[in-house]
Amino acid sequence: MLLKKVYTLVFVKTESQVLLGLKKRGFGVNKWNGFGGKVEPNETIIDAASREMKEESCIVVKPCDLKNIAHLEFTFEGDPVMMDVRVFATNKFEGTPTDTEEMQPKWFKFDDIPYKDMWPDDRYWFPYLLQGKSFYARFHYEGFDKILNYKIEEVESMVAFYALKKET
Ligand code: 6OG
Repeated sequence: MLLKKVYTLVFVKTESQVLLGLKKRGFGVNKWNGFGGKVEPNETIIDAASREMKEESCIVVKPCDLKNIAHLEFTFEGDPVMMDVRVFATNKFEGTPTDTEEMQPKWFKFDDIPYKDMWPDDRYWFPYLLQGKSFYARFHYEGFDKILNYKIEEVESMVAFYALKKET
């Protein structure tokens, strides 16, 4: 039986660019990623997404402007904990991306995503994110560099995805 921990991951996008942050410490250090982290016991997932975005980049996004666009599941060989990552996107934000203790934010053009300095799974699902598609994906890792197997599929909407997930 797998234990599950819920995380958020937020991508602020314009027509042609996406804001990524270089992680300065902890899990995923030295990798570019969206902004996010663990959901605290007394907050909703979407509030956690907005909070982490502000803490890590000084960008303010209202929870109501965040669209849930993906569900990612990560497992690691020999580790009973599944990372359940809820992915959000928005083009509505306030503030200027600012360096924080956790992240160094930077805008990247859609055709200049730094895949070699990102989690290996990202190159599989970023095309969906950049095209504004909703999707589900799961990746099973050996260590932090090798993907042993994965599944990825576009879904009509996350609402439909979660409705079906409950039934099964
Ligand atoms: P903190 O430990 O900083 O939250 N995350 C991943 N993101 C990608 N793209 N690939 C992965 O492959 C990931 N595993 C975790 C979820 C960790 C943050 O990193 C994301 C969270 O936003 C394994 O609190």
